Amino acid sequence: PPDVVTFGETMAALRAQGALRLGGSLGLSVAGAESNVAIGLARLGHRVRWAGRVGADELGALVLRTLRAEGIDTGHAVTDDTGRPTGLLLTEPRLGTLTRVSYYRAGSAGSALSPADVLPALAPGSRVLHLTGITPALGPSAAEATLAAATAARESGITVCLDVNHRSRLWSADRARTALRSILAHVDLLIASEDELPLVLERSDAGESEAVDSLLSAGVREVVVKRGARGATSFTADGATDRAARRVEAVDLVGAGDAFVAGYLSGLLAGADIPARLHRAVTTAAFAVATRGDWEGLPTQDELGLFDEPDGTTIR
Ligand code: KDG
Repeated sequence: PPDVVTFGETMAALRAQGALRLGGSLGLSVAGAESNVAIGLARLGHRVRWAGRVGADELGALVLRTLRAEGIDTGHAVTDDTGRPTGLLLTEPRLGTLTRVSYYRAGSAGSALSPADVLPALAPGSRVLHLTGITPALGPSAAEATLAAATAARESGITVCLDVNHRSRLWSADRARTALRSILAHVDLLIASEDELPLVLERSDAGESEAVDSLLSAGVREVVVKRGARGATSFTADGATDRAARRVEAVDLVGAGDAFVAGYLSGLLAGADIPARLHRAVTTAAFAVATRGDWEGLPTQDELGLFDEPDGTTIR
């Protein structure tokens, strides 16, 4: 069985070199928060299965081919046969590391994901189910799929990880709160950036420690708060563990959160303690920040140590 099962919408990604309205050339790749995590984990040597729906089109073939090339099991991915296309996103770097994203995903194959698409992908013996708050934002059947998978995984003793990943272009904070709070009852490991924590609480004005306490007493075993360049903190019933970020020259921040999750889950799967999991998470996130693309620069197992080499090293 795979160590980790994940699912969500993976789209074709067109990356501009400057402002989109000026035209020019675009680079074609793929993007999706869950598949970014899957790629990060596969590169670190873990067995990963990705499920999702793609269109019966060339971009759907690109998505599946890319994930297979990264060693991900796509055997449960579904190709939509009703004419829905693969979703698309466009990115344009506007100012330093500030990037603007445009979605062309309404009515996409990926947003039509259903419980029947994902439940068969949950294999007995898998250790982690990784979900993000993007999937329930895609539509009612995708929201049902997320809740059904979280429920089934928790019942079979699979650790359920949820990264809040709020996308305000897809839904309002109130809709997100309602959907995420119903999933939360089945979540073991919750990952959120500082500004996302209020989205999973009944009261959105709670401070961080009050927020974490209420999550831990609601049955979440661990809450990991991402603080960008200021690092991250893991909270459990035993207390808090802080970790600083690694210092890198930031080139492209998109995908850093997914890289962090891949590193964290990799540490968890390897049986590492919380400080070592956080160390791996900030290391994989630093690779994502220091390289272009959502997932292209993620490290393999033997590249993890590169950050400890002196600046300017040439490996020959
Ligand atoms: O986390 C990076 C993702 O935002 C990107 O890959 C695209 O999944 C995506 C989304 O929905 O924004």
